[in-house]
Amino acid sequence: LGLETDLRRALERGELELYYQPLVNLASGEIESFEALMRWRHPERGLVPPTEFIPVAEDTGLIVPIGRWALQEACRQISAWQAQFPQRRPKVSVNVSAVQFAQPDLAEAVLQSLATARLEARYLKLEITESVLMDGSDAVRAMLERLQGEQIEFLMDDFGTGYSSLSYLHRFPLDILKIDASFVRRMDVEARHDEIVQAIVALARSLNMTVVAEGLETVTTLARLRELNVAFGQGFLFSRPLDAESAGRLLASGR
Ligand code: G
Ligand code: G
Ligand code: MN
Ligand code: NA
Repeated sequence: LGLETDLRRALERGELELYYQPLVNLASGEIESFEALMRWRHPERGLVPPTEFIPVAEDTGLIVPIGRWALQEACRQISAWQAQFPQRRPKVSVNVSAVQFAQPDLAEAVLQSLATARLEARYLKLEITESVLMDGSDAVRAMLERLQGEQIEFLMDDFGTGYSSLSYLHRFPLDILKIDASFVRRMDVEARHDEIVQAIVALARSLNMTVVAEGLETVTTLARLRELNVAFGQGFLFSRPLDAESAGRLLASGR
């Protein structure tokens, strides 16, 4: 209960921050985009990871204003980096939960965030999980189509961990598939995991989806993913999630 009360005030008090983890083009080694990952700088608890407060935010509905802030802040930051690094033009992906998708004005909020930041829609991507598609109403479909029509790309996050993955992928054509870290992390030591990754890559290819491997931690795995023609990777091998200043330095370093 203390957490909920604190979380309610966290936004007003400016205690929420976005960290940024690069998604790297595995062929060129260049940063293609950053995933925005929320952190809560709690006055007593220190830096609280999202796994400890996002579920509470979802249960209480606080995810709606918090998620709106995240969209605005991510658009503002990426727009600032684009001005600072015009030859890099990084994109940003923002996590959007099912509760946010159930809001009829989500599309408006997304487009508003872009407009305020003067950011072109094609530089924003939204990460959703299967739970969004499981709510699979016509309203969700209409919202997806509207935003995709604006050139916003959608990523299926945590792929392989949910239910009935295949039917959702078939019914909702998303752009990018993120292979869950739990498969990628151990593919260099467990043949079974390598096989699962191969199967997901083949599936993505047949559905015309771009693949991102998350949880990329070793050079062995990097070499294997290149061999499988996986387009993008994200993980501790390249970088942990960084505060905005450090992520800016990474861009400045020319990586
Ligand atoms: O950064 P970390 O790996 O601890 O993030 C854990 C999970 O928290 C992520 O998988 C992500 O789905 C979720 N998360 C992080 N930031 C946000 C956010 O801004 N909005 C929502 N809805 N979820 C987030
Ligand atoms: O749920 P989602 O995939 O949106 O969140 C990504 C989470 O995975 C982040 O919290 C991030 O800290 C974590 N993460 C990112 N890269 C790695 C990695 O290489 N290894 C491990 N173990 N975790 C990672
Ligand atoms: Mn994500
Ligand atoms: Na994930």
